[in-house]
Amino acid sequence: MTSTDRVRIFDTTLRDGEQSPGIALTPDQKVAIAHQLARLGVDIIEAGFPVSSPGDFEAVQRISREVDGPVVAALARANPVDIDTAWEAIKDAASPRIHTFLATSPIHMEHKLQMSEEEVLTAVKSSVARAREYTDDVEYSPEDATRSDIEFVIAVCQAAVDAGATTINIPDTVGFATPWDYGQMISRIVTEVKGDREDVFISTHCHNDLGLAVANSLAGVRAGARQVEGAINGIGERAGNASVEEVVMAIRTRTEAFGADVGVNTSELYATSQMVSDYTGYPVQYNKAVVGRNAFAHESGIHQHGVLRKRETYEIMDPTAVGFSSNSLVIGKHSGRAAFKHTLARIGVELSDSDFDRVFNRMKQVADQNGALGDARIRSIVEEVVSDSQVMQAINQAF
Ligand SMILES: [Mn+2]
Repeated sequence: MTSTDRVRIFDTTLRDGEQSPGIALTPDQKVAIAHQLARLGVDIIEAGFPVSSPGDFEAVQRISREVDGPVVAALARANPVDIDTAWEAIKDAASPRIHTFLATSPIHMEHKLQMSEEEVLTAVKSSVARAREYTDDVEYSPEDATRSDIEFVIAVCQAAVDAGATTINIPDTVGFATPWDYGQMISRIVTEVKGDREDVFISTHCHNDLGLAVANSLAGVRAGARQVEGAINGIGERAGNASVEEVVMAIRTRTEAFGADVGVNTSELYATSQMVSDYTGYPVQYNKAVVGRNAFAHESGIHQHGVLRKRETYEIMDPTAVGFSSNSLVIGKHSGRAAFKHTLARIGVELSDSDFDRVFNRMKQVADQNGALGDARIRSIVEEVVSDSQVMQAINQAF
């Protein structure tokens, strides 16, 4: 795999993710998550937005000093104070990146920024140049790019590259894009701004308002983007960001479809998801792809039977590859005899054929009322049924 076939994972759990309503991580928690992200092997950690609060500054500074491995990025608006403050926070990192942004859409320029196109161009050039005086790793994002005039986005991104930007990130800030138009936009940026410059990376940053964040990001990769921004568990503003674990496993599972791979230790995905969920208080939905507790669970008898014969009959990923234990059979009303026998053997219960039939029938009755059954409940069913049968045997023998 050459460097151009490798998609960089830029994790913004600690910046965009933390902007989710109701999440406020302490600096200690952010440092712990950053260490875990380093174990996961993401390429870039966006550690925060240092000018936004003293706590954010402290967390970014500590991550820069204490966490080895990934590039550490800090966010800055396109003004000197933000850029100087971002640099102060990340200057001790082994690989520091300043990420500056300024909106390019008419609605943001007119109503939020009150700036003309000329003023935006000038501010981007001077901000990128100022950031480049501190570090040779500078990222620029035209905020709300997907609702901007594409010709203007290309002009601003070209100005940013000419001023020294090494990554151009195209945010679908409001989650408005579809895979088709986002892929087309990335394709034009790759062709017209990056050209054949090996030192410039084009990046995706997609939001999930229409449930398309991961699909849009992957369309961007197909069109030549070689950095994807996302957050663990898909947290972030409103409906969230592209979910890192989904992007990573989509590219890893379908490498041939993308002509590219990721450099992530996927076996750390589940642990990372659990840590982020614990610290943020945001639960992971049961049926969440890759890291939800049912992502590799099988309750129906036909599926269980297939998986027991050959796992690949109903699983496209190996659960252990993302850090799940390999046992994924759920015993419930839909379960079949093969899975139930397998589960009994796993918990150390051996039964005669007639006892097995009785226990199996009782399990179905209990599961009909109670849903999925854990190991302890299964043991108690065995005890209830088998002790009955021993009483019956004793009675039969007595007569
Ligand atoms: Mn965002």
